[in-house]
Amino acid sequence: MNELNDIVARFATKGTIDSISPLGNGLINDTYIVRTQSPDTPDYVLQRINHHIFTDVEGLQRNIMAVTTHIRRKLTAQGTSDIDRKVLTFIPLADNPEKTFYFDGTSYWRMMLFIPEADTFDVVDTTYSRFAGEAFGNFQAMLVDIPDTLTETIPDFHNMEFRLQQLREAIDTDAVGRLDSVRDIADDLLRRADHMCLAEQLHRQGLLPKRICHCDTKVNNMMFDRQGHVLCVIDLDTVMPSYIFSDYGDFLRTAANTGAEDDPDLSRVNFNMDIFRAFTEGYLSTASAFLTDIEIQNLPYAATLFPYMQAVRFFADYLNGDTYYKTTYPEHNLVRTQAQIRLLESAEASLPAMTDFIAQCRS
Ligand code: GN1
Ligand code: MG
Repeated sequence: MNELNDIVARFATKGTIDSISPLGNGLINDTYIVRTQSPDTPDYVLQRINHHIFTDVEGLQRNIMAVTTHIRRKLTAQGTSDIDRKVLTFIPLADNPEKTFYFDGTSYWRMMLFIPEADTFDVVDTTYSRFAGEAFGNFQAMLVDIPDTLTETIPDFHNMEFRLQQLREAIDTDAVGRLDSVRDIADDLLRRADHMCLAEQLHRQGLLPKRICHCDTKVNNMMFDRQGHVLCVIDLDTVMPSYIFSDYGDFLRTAANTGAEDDPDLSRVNFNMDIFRAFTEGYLSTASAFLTDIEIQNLPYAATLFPYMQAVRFFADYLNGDTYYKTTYPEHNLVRTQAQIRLLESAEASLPAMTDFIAQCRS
């Protein structure tokens, strides 16, 4: 704990530290809540950034500062109240107001204001899904005119062609000899490869733009106030240029799944069309002003792309011997793969209904 106290002391915080304890259940970064003694001074969030996965911490933090500064400016111009709960506020270093991360020789650290009276959820109902749709659409809308050029914090992060190339390499290498027993899964995934790369194909034809997206819109990356209204979007490490499908698709992959991401009981895994409808209505209400026809028409494709991409990533990691995702038992990545394929099949079966619903929303 003393060590963490020393880290916190590097930042320009207010008040006296009362306690520092772990916060949340993130799989990539280590997160702590820093409580201060007086109710008049804010509490803080302290994070160690996983620089094995995010190798360009400087670029990552530059992205985040550009995005939060731009959003804060817009909220201020709109006369929004309570802004510190509606956009993340990063704390500069005590000896350098220009810098919002600290390198201790081994790890990278950053601090932000803790948002009081706010919650995140792993499961949401249709009302919350509609709010979430509005909020993610609004997040993208606010960033449409950002003047900064953002870097790809993980290059080719949501590039389906790249993810398939990684899978093919994993199959060819078969590093830990797991391929023989799961060849049918490899065939099942590769059979869809060409169609699932539609986004890259459209992009090459100049028909699909990259915009600033969040790129990790798992349902639990959104903060709600006690009345159930969205406050802000958190976990901004992956904010980068991508297709809008990223944010739309990854929310549905997590929120519209009636089971868990790694559900061992496939009968629990289904694509929930009520969540789809609520989220889509919310999303289109704030995003349709800037979306192109091609983007809107392909939202159903996006709802299938993300379970597919996640299955490809989990399966490649399984074949590689579990080197990327943390696992809690030996077949964990295989179970995750199977659950994502089940979700994909269920979403595929709903494609005509999704297309109809979107046409209806637009008329
Ligand atoms: C990782 O850290 P977390 O759980 O928010 C991953 C996402 C995956 C997700 C699957 C940097 O996100 O892309 O969709 O796991 N993040 C990174 O649960 O790879
Ligand atoms: Mg997260």
